[in-house]
Amino acid sequence: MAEGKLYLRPLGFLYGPPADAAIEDGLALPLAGGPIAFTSAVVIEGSPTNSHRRFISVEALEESRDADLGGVLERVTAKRPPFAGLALARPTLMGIVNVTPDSFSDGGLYDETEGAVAHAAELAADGAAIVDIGGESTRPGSDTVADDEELARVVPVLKELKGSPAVISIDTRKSAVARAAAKAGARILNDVSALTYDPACLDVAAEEGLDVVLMHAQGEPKTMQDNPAYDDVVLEVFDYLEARIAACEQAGIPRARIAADVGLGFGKTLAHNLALLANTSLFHGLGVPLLVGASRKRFIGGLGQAKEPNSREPGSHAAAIACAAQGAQMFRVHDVAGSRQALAVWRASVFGTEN
Ligand code: 9MG
Repeated sequence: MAEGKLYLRPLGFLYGPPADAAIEDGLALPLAGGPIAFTSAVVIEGSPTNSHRRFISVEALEESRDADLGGVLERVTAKRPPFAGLALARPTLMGIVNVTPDSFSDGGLYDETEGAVAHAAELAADGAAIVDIGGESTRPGSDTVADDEELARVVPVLKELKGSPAVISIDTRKSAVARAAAKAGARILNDVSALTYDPACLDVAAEEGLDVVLMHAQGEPKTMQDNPAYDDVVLEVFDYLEARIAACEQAGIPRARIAADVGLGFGKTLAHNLALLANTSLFHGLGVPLLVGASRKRFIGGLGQAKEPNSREPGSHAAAIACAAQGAQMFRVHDVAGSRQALAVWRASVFGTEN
């Protein structure tokens, strides 16, 4: 049997009144303090290169709670504080606004300030609680954009969005852009490099009081899909995100201002993406809200035989629902109206109520 670190993958989910009753009877525990309960789990012990798994009921888990397991359980079950002022009681949507000439999803339609601002307003009206403004494409194969160019793309859009009903997020890896965005009203820093590409982002986020989304990526956008490899993608991504949360806390960004994202498609094969999706619940062990970015990604195109990115919406909704069913709180999406509908119908169907 492998010895080492403990990870917990909650399973056996319940929704609505059965969840409350099972928690009351000691047969289930709340997932991330939210409205979903879990009745069993896989306990994983070891490391990405040598791990042992055992299946356990919540009843047995509670009885065998030792100090290490207790710490993981506490993080998995604790209620999350609001993120960027958002309660996250229901699936929360982050709408994507690419202010780039080569955006894969909108064909460059919204590369002008006016178009981007109109698109952001439309996404907010459709139900996006957050709009994510990005001036550098990080899709596979893309090149880095100079700071000046990125600033010129996003700052005018951010200025126009002051007073928007949606929380504004800046999608950048650069401290100069993050700083300018914060001054122009952004509240969230969404960094696909988890504040490693430009380590000064740690200080900027701390000083400007930005909430941060830490995303895992293996490699750089230009080459990340060449030959991604892991011993155990789920445990490695977990360990990485845990270390980045610790780095943020050390830099003065409190855990309450941090969300995590496994980074689907960022240095990952189809098998890696599917392992991460299936193990979404394990990432509640990070003790922070989870954001999922599956929308229109290539793996959906492959699975769903949908070559054109904008024909990947049904698959994108399915992936979001699979993660919402495991308690993920936020979803970065292109089609806000469609995602909202899909998640609302899923939620009403499993909870048995509209509210
Ligand atoms: C900017 N960006 C592109 N894909 C993303 C994803 O999956 N997650 C996050 N947080 N950002 C993304």
